[in-house]
Amino acid sequence: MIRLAIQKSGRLSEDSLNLIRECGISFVSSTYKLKTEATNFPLEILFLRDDDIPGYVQDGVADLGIVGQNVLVEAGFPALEVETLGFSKCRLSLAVLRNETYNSVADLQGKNIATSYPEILGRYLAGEGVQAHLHTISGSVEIAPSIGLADAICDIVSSGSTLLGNGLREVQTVFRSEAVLIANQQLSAEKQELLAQLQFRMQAVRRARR
Ligand code: PRT
Ligand code: ZN
Repeated sequence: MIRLAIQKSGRLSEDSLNLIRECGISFVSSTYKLKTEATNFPLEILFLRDDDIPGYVQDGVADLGIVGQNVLVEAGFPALEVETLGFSKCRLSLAVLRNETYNSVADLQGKNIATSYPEILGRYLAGEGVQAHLHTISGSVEIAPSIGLADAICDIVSSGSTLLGNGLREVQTVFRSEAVLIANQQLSAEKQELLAQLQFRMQAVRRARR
């Protein structure tokens, strides 16, 4: 039996469940249950907060997980990635107030930046030789500039309408992300074989969708 952790409820949930079903794996899921067993494949599914998934897979509490690369890399475990899945595509971008002048990332030198991604942003700014004050907040990051909490933000963007709605302008992409399958690095031979079977089916699903 192999154990897969997916997001309980959020932007990854439906596509994760659909992918498993399209792999020909049947299971019963209910809103109240935090785990379920497949009926025709030796798979147990755990439903968790996405932020907890990389750590659980790193520690072997779960063997496999489906999570966004943004969360995976921020958690510090990029090496767990085994397969890109092609959904939940988004980008982590810097944004400033609409009327703020911005020519390059150097303009952020010494500025206050609000983000939920201090690791990824910190590494990006260091690579650009820019020193800024990072303020880590866990949600509603887009409101920070308009209430004077920060000069800029770095947050996940997909359509861009949330930035627009908060009077912000996207100025720089820092990181591109999509959902990925991750795996513990010390799987038993038996679990490695199950992972290989799952990857084979996932690749077939992606080819069929194109
Ligand atoms: O409860 P839990 O912790 O599990 O979920 P969560 O609230 O942390 O995550 P969730 O469900 O919002 O997102 C899960 C993953 O989906 C993220 O980690 C990304 O990998 C991916 N993803 C794809 C997104 C978006 N698109 C996205 N648009 N995550 C967040 N957003 C936010 C964005 O920050 C903005 O505030 O959605 C808002 C709308 O975006 P726009 O640009 O379309 O307006
Ligand atoms: Zn989360």
